[in-house]
Amino acid sequence: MSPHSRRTFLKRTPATLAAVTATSSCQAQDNPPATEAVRPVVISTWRHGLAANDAAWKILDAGGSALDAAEAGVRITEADPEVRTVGLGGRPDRDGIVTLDAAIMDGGGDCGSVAALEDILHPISVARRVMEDTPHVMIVGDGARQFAISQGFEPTELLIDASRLDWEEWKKNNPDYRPPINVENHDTIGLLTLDKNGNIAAACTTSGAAYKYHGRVGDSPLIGAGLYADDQVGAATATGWGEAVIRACGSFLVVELMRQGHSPTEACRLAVERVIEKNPDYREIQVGFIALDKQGNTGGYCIHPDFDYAVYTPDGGNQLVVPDSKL
Ligand code: SD4
Repeated sequence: MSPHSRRTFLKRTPATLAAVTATSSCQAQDNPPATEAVRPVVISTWRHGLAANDAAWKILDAGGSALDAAEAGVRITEADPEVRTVGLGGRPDRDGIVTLDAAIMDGGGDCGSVAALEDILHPISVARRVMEDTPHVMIVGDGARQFAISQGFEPTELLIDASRLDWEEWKKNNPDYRPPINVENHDTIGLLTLDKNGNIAAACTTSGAAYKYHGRVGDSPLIGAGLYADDQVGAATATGWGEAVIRACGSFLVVELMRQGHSPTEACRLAVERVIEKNPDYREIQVGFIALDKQGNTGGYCIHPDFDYAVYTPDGGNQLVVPDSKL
């Protein structure tokens, strides 16, 4: 198969969006749709989403694609050593090794992902290469590393001193060597974009749960769990305890709930209820979803109240939103 034949095959007919957009609201409510041409929107998880949104917005504002914007946005977080849950500076697994999960998807259905990838600064870009330059959707572990290097990505040391010291401390205090389940140690970036042509994309990248078993893969690189995008409906992405998100097929569920007519916020709320049904330990874990529909409405919902997300709209600029939570 030629590198691009699968992609060509999957290419959608151009979306015929009439309407759009979001307002400047910084409340956790859906924005009323406007009536003119499509106006771009970016939404991403957590406070670190603000910087990612800025990078994505520049591309969308200049008329670039949702996919390019989604990739460029999360690359900012991947390269920021201050963010200890994504890319460079991410906390290691229980063996002291940083392993990264990432996925990217466009609203036409094409997607790529990598999991348990070591030594590569921008797993999201490797995921995009999987999508565009291979016949596959997902490559993992050493195979993903070899693929990345064959594509020209340079091996990079991702474990910074601060994360190594934290890990050494964790080992001392956790002689049973079990990964913690709590709400503090996992802040993936998931980012959703709507471009001026009405196309949607999603990207998600993480170092995963801190001190996880070596080789553990979370929800973030799993299409349908950590992210999902469909130009006909919208997109969603998840953050939090990945095992709980996987059990509910969370992001796909959010998109399907929007397809049934629910607003982004309501779809996220119903998906959190499903996560709760499937995870009796839900009080001990955080899960949050954010969503974007094809009209540019945004929303989010979570289990615990410590979650926030960033929304960039033409009218409102880049704003932090605190969504409602179950608890
Ligand atoms: C995981 N969901 O690996 C990821 C971690 C995370 O917000 O979201 N963090 O389980």
